[in-house]
Amino acid sequence: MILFLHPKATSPRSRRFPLSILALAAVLEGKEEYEIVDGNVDPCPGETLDGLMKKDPAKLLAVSVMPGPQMVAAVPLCRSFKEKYPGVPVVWGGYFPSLYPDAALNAPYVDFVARAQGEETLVELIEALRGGGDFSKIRGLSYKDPSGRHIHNPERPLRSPGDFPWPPYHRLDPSKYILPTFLGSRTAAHQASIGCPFRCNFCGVVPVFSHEKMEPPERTAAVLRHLKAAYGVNAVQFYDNNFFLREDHARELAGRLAALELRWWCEARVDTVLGYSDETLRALKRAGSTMIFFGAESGSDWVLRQMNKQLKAEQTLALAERIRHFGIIPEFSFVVGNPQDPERDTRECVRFIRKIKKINPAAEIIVQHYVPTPQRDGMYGGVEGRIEFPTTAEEWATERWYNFTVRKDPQVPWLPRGIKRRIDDFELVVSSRWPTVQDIRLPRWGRTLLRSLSSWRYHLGVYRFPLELDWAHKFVELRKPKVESL
Ligand code: B12
Repeated sequence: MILFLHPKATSPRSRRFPLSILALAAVLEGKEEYEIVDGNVDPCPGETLDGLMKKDPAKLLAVSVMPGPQMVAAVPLCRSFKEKYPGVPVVWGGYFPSLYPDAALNAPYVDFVARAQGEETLVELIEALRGGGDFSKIRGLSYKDPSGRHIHNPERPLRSPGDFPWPPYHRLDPSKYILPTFLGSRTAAHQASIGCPFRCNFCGVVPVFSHEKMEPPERTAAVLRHLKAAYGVNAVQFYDNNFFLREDHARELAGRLAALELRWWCEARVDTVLGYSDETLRALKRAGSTMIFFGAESGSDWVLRQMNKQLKAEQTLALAERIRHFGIIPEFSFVVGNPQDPERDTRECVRFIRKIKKINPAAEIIVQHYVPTPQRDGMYGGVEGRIEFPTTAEEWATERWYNFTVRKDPQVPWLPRGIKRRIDDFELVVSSRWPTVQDIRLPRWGRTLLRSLSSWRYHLGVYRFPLELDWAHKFVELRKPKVESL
């Protein structure tokens, strides 16, 4: 038996299908006995693992580990599992071990790391464990040799998710994962592609995947048709790094999705969507496109150039204007805090976001602090030597590095506290002036309160010390209804 563990990564209301585990389980379905333990659902995953081990001792514990909350949850679970069952190998996969394979392998309770796409790596690892243990030929695998040295096998070529079987949704309780969002009362998640072909040097996807593979549009539509028919899904969040890469592909998808009458959110690039014809944008709207997340990243061309983003700020403004006419809400995300000139970057970014809001007040804004991830060709801002990443899972799990990973309080030497505060204050004023439509728990009175308290600040450009907004957010948060009662 193979045990899959998906440590807790999020709050119950943001819970979605654990897609990584479902993708891996799909290739074992009908061939291996397996069980899934999901910490997002199960309040005591450690005890559940013990119960399953008693029934049928596992041959392998396969753990999906995203940086941040999920890796913090993975550490004590895996440590305790290894103490109790030292003979059962433990493999970590997902973005944390793919980005930091040595830190993962430095944990005494991690035996193997599967880097990047994991389906075939997992199958070959299971075969090797059965067949006496030659791990040297398994692409994408990292492991420790008998002397404890870390061996990193060559990368595994990427395959389309369409090459693998469908996720075995029936192995989970769908009522736990299909939940209300602003998109619809029954929202599911799907990822129709893997990887990303771009080279933005701040992004954690780039060092893990060197290109992108899509599943065929007919499969995307078939999976969603099934989710609608079997579980009454009426909305979808597409987790692809780029849901649109080519216009002909987007048109085909739009044609196939339209009949399903779903409302959906996805991620795309500004320049890609800006290049689409009016006809394609209308087709996307008809197909249910409701909000598109765009990594705008910056409103300054000098910053975009340093980021290797291959985008001009004016393209973002043009898109903000154009997409309004198609009734699709753009969600623009910014990475603020340029290591060479954080003050100028912040000042220009604030000005740019104000321009966007003038052009398209419905545009949603996300402001993030820049936290670097290791890159093959140099990190954005040339921060090599100015930051030292932890070398153990334990250190990554400390409060200091958790706050870094979730981009809340990066504590990086190039970001003075005063500028960090300026970014946070501005973010608070903007998000109060235009509370996100994605927060379905925010009552109308709460929206009105936040809007009226913040409008003078936004109008006059006074962002400092927004204590009353901090207080108002806390006040409203305490009075929000629970998701179940919506
Ligand atoms: C869904 C998601 C989330 C969800 C998780 C929901 C859940 N189900 O639990 C939520 C919203 C909670 C989340 C949170 C965060 N996330 Co997130 N998230 C994603 C997202 C969009 C999709 C991941 C996914 O499910 N993909 C679908 C599956 C099929 O693909 P996969 O996970 O890559 O799995 C494959 C391989 O990795 C591998 N694999 C994975 N696990 C395992 C295990 C084993 C044993 C093996 C063998 C293989 C293996 O095989 C799988 C199949 O090929 C990715 C971006 C992306 N498109 O990848 C970001 C991403 C993983 N997140 C990221 C980050 C940083 C975060 C945060 C920590 C910070 C943030 N602000 O975003 C937060 C935490 C916020 C907080 N709570 O404080 C980064 C990680 C890289 C980095 N920059 O460090 C990503 C890449 C986004 C980005 N571009 O920066 N996230």
